[in-house]
Amino acid sequence: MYRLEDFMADLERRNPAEPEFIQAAAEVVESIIDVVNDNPAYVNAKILERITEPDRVFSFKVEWEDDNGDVQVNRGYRVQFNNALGPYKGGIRFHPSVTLGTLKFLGFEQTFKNSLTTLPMGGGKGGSDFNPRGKSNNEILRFCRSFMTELQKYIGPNTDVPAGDIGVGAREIGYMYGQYKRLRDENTGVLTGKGRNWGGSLIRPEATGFGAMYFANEMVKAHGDTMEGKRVSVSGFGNVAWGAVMKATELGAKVVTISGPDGYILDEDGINTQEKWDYMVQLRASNNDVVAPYANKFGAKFISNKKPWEVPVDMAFPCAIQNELSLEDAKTLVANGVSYIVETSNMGCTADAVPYFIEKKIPFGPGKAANAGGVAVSGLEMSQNAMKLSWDAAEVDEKLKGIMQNIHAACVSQGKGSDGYINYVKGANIAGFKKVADAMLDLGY
Ligand code: 2IT
Repeated sequence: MYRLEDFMADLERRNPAEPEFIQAAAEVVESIIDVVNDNPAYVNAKILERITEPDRVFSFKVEWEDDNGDVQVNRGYRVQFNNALGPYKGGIRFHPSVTLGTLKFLGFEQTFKNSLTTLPMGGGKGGSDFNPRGKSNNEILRFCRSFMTELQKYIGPNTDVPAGDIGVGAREIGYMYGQYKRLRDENTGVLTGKGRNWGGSLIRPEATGFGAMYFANEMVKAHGDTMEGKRVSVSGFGNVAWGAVMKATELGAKVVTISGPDGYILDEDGINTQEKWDYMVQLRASNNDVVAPYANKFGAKFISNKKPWEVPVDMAFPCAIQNELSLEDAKTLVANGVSYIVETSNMGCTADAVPYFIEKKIPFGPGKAANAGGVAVSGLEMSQNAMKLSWDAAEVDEKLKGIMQNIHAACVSQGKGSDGYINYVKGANIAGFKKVADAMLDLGY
């Protein structure tokens, strides 16, 4: 029998100074501990100790030369968390906040998320504390080359398949894939999120945002509701936010905010035209990491140094980074009458914000369920690469939609309480966990 407090105290002792990893683990362990204790096979197999310990962690030095000819040093990582269900799979993040603990939290989450997709993928994550902000194209190229020179030792199409995450888009995947091919002379699906002309899947760029909206659409339907006419706030302005605002618009909702590290945009007309969506892509490509210029261009408001959660909306979609929505923000959203929260970033809400939404009976879609569309289409990219053919956009999109509907159904089946409230956190954690745990039992130790 496991006791939650004892298990978490031990996990903290063994993983000092990794608060994000402990936060992610605590949420999962709390959801699944009864399921584990009710199943002697799980307890006897020490499943909790095994599932919270990464299979392997690589840390490496990344040396590169900046445009002044000065040598720069960053740290790169790959965390291979769990491969019970398939090759390690998960993105690469370039962001100054990246530490080993960050990537352990992301690799841990990824394991359960990938399980929820029903595709054969294990969980992994990688990245670097490299900050792309203000870097030239050539600096990005030199960094990516140097990063891949080391990373290529640990990955492979049947071993570990990285993709993008914050700070890593098609350009960076291209530079890394180019270096992989230079070193290995292989045309394989070793990375996903590739460009469409060199092995990528259609819909992969849109997939995380589209998937979150398909999931949200299932959530509203489960509550006898519709996306039509909903007022929506989105944070971030990167790839995920871009896909989310486009699909939200298509589903009849009106997105009124996006945000950056500099503040947020309030666009009461709605972020609902091709020109506005294209401008988001342009802003991101500039590498300046600011959204303020959107306000001038489209006659919207810019509120500096604030988050969009103070804006009254029906649905809120954190799409930027972990812990971007605090308990205080949660209270503001609820006081302003929010009806649904769809966590689209990984662990976008703080540890105290999530139980607040649940206590208030606000339907809350956790990241590992709601944002699984990105990695799901990565899985479909792997399938297409393995078959050496490519599907058209409609086929990929249809599969993505089906996967998100199934994830929603899995959350409902494991998370619906006797009072009818769907605890999506519990549902996603139990459904994701069971598949991984059962596979681990089948595979022995
Ligand atoms: O957090 C995520 O699921 C991703 N960054 C996507 C990972 C992937 O392998 O496509």
